[in-house]
Amino acid sequence: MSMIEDGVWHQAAIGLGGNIGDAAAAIAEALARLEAHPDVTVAAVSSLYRTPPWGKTDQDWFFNACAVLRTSLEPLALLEACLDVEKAMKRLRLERWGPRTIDLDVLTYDAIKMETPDLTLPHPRMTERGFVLLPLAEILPDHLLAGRSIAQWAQTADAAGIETVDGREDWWHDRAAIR
Ligand code: A4P
Ligand code: MG
Repeated sequence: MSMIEDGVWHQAAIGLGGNIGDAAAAIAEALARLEAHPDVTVAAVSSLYRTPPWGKTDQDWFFNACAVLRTSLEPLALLEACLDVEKAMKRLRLERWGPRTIDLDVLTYDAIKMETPDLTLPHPRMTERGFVLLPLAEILPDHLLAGRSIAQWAQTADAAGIETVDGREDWWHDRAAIR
């Protein structure tokens, strides 16, 4: 049985990142596309960050940001909406910027824990990643992950090299290539 009631708005956090082409504009465009979805509202957006590559380190630095959404979509439908944004942007930008301009990860959805082949919540690697925790702590500091608040996780995260490049609350409005 679904835990999610019809017509109720839920709170989800997403992480956005990119390191090909104008990744800041790509993040802004992805947010504008989500905002245009009838079942999604962008409630808060973190500052825009510049971050050293995590994991596979022989690649360009990333731009990263996080957003808090309100949505009536269930978790899998929200993931699909995010993947649709990725696909639409990869298609549009394929020739100009290459295939990986933008990645969207669903980080949290209410306090739901789930593990399916398509979707794991909370995002399994988020507590290891400064490029997720620093921006998310700005907009969702009190949310609990494994008994610690996001603010606490962010305090012990590896912040080496991570810098804020645009701290305006609405930075994404004038960086998006589409409206
Ligand atoms: N999937 C399962 N759970 C989730 C979730 N919570 N959110 C599945 C999103 N997707 C989830 O994702 C592959 C599949 O994971 C999805 O189709 C979905 O069904 P993907 O984004 O296409 O794969 P990927 O990005 O190539 O791999 P992965 O492991 O998701 O990479 P990450 O974790 O996204 O990391 N360094 C910096 N500084 N900044 C970055 O943004 N990003 C990455 C990519 C590496 N290093 C980085 C950054
Ligand atoms: Mg990903």
